[in-house]
Amino acid sequence: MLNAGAADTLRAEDASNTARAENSVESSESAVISGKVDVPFTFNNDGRVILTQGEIIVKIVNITADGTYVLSDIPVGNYNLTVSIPGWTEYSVKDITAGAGDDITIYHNTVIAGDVDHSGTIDIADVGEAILSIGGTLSDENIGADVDHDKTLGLSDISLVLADGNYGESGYTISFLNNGWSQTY
Ligand SMILES: [Ca+2]
Ligand SMILES: [Ca+2]
Repeated sequence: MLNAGAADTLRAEDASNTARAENSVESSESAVISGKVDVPFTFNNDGRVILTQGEIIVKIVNITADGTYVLSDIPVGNYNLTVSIPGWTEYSVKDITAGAGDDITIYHNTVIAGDVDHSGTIDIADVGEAILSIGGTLSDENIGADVDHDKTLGLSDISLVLADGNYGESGYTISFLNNGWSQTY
């Protein structure tokens, strides 16, 4: 099963985050939002985190090789955050309130393997698209079919779409609360 949710992986690093101290003027007026996506492959510019305010995209960052992401110098305000990885369901966090100097950690980042067509659910359409992509050359159009991110399109990708815990699942959306989390389905 590749239903991945990174739990508390950055908590230990909070106290040792000294980077903002070197930039105290800006940090007093802006916020930092960070997290870690726990998946069984190494990111190589193939996953993004998108920060939006209403319909406006405020910032897009690549997920680094080990799954961490950092959005720095975020102006004070209310935001939505989306973790977007080809072939996986998106994970969204709504209503993040970023205050001056805040250092916000997104703890869960729950993404599920197999959403080949980027529809938000893993179903028969994803199986069909993965089958049609077998043996093809990887491109912007079929990147979602490389579910295991090994840069080839084959049976291993279809196996992940069909795996228990993946097939039939949908993406997660979480409402951000100051004192914890509430899941909405
Ligand atoms: Ca789908
Ligand atoms: Ca593959």
